Amino acid sequence: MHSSKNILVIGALGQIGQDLVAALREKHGADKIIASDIRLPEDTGNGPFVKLDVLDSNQLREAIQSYEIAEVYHLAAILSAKGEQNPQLAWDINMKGLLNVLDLAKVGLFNKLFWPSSIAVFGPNSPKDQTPQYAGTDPTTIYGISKLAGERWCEYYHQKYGVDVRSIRYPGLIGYKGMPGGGTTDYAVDIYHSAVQGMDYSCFLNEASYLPMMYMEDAIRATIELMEADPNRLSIRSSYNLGGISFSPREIFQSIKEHFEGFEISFSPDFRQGIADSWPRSIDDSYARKDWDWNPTYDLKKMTEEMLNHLQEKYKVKVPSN
Ligand code: NAD
Ligand code: AKB
Repeated sequence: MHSSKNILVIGALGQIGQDLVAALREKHGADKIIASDIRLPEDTGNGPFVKLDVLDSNQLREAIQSYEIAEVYHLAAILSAKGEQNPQLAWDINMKGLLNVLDLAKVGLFNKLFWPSSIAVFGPNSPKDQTPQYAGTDPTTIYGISKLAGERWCEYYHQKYGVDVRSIRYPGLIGYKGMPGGGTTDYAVDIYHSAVQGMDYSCFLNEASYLPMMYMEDAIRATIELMEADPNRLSIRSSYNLGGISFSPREIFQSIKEHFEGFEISFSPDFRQGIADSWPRSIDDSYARKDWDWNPTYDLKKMTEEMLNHLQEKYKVKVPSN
């Protein structure tokens, strides 16, 4: 067992990584959180950073040993839309990356692993509303296929080798710090940036596409709460369903329009529409609620207010009052 509390975040410069690193540094101290990514940060930030390719197992081992890492958050992946443009690359990064990390956990190099799955494990034949934890999974994207396979590997490593791996099937995440990296739910971040910069928005999904979503603050809290949960209470070592808010492009547009009267939207669905159509509209997260007391706190209205406030600050724009 490792007595140190150093934590490695792999894929730390991505949309979730930026928020997660900030939250973990706030909680444990900046020097305890080692951010890592395959690319270098624009801003060196306020804590340690190591350039690391998760596909390079030796590099990974060296970083874990030299920084005396006790916990790993492995976020590096190719997301749903980008994955369809290069399926082989998505499979390699999403699968080989996870297996490299699991293998180092298996030999006891660190104690605890967080790895995110996604609502993308579900497919056209999964129930659309309040999709249950154990619904059928027939993903149609290479991203969803890799997440489903990853879930099975996680449970396998837990059962066979005792690896303490914990996972959440994140819905589409919406935050103001980082831009999304090539997913189907990216529109729900892009739309706020357009509105605050005074631009109308052309949406790549149709106006009625309901998808499960979540404000980043809730997602980061869920992640840390799951990692701190009593292992004896965790009945799922594949990945927990997590529910937040469900809305359509039309509804998020309307919530923004309450603050920006002149904001307009148009709809030009592209290939991402097919992906969205294959995913659930809402998620049943009763296992997460029962096993580790999960409870989301943001609705669409509250999320929109926070997103607009933070982006107004970022772009130094005055939000008009109606
Ligand atoms: P992102 O694309 O924004 O960030 C991924 C990061 O991984 C990038 O900074 C990239 O440079 C890095 N990376 C890519 N290849 C790498 C490699 N070989 N070695 C090291 N780093 C590498 O993704 P995100 O939105 O932050 O997602 C993080 C994780 O959460 C992913 O596993 C994703 O599938 C999962 N997830 C995200 C969402 C969401 O809405 N953002 C929803 C469900 C699940
Ligand atoms: C994507 O759209 O690919 C991600 C996800 C829901 O996994 N945001």
